[in-house]
Amino acid sequence: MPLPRRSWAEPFKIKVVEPLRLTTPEQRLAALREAGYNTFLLRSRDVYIDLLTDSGTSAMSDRQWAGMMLGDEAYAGSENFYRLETNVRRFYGYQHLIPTHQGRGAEHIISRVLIKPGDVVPGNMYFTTTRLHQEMAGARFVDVIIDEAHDPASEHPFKGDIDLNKLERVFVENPGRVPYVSAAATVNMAGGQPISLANLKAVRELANRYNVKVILDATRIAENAWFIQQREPGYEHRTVAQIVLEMCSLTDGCTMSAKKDPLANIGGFLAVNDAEIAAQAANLLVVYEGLHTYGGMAGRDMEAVAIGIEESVQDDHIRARIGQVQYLGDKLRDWGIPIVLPVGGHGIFLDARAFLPHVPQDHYPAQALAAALYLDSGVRAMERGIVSAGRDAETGLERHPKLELVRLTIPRRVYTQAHMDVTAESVYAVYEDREKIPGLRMTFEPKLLRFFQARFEPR
Ligand code: PM9
Repeated sequence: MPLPRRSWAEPFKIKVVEPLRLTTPEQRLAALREAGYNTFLLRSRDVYIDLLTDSGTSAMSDRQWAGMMLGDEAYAGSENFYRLETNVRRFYGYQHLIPTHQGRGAEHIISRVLIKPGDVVPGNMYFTTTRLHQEMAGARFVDVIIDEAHDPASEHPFKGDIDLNKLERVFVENPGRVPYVSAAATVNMAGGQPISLANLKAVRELANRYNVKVILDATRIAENAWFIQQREPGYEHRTVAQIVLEMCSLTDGCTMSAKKDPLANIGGFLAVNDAEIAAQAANLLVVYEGLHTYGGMAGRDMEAVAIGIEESVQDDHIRARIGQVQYLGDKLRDWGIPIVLPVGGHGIFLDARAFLPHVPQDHYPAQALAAALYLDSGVRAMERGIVSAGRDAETGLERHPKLELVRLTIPRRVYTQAHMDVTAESVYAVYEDREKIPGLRMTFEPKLLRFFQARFEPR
């Protein structure tokens, strides 16, 4: 009898292990109270399976660790900067590299260089730090993603696509006030959803007509490229590396958090083609980040990023990385748990509205669900709903996003299939008991990026 399936497996084996600590329900309740029901405020020693984020949590390869020993910690002109510059040119195609300590450093610099007060920046859904830096530079962000992105149940294959009509309206209504389109690959807050190459090409053409730049958030571009290879007609025989290059070629520059796709624990960069923009950015860099040949990274970190970039665009790597996310998503979907569909690149997003219909959005259902999951098993997830959306910069009122989600984010090359099983079973147990989960009251609200440090108590 033929086997019903042939399984894939990770294209690596494990050389070093890090023990995990199991806790009791009583210990978890005490830790959660201490953390003000905010999973960002838990100590990592109290967490069993840490799905808070895929940012900086990757397992580096033996080549990356070996590369760390090649760190050239010269203040100026480090050899590792030139290695990184070579790989940014080779794998993304941009001419000028401006290294930063992490992604938001790059967002800060590009926002300061390109935005004037009163400008408008359209983009395919907001990201917390990206939008904040745009706003702090004086711009207003306008969401121009397709409507399907706001619907957790829509199975559109490219929910990261930009609605060209919405985009053109922004151009027409704000002549001369749109410095660039902020295009993300993949779209984090929509559930790790990809943008298609056809759409990116159309955005480029439209932006050209209105003389507007396109700046890519390339943080998870290899994952986006994988979805293009799998779903977009004409790209099935192209490698992830080729697709990544083509995507970048349609844009004027990118910001990158090297803590995600590039498999590093810290780092980031801005990369652009225009020499004048690069010079302005490099000048601001020395004020806010560090000299233009390190920008906030140690030499060894730049080496790890340079090697990680090369590893990140290998088809075998991405197949296993997204395959693991898909494995968890398929389980939850088969069990009838409401999740964002299709399953995205870096995690599973629980639909907290459908999960906890008895908790109104003003009682922070996604925050409450993340807390309940931690209490059940020690699995740490992240709220991506009303708390993350924060307050409107002009009115000061709470934003009410359509998506009220809990993200189970899968670190790269870190956990096994058994960890995915334990996670799925914990989500199932919480779902069975969902009616007992109360909403929350916010007891402390920081002014900026409140989700990181806000505190709550059960209602
Ligand atoms: N993303 C994440 O967990 C880190 C903390 S949450 C703010 O998803 C995109 C698409 C990101 C991102 C960080 C950044 C900022 C930019 N764009 O964290 O500053 O997902 O390196 O990157 C987080 P840095």
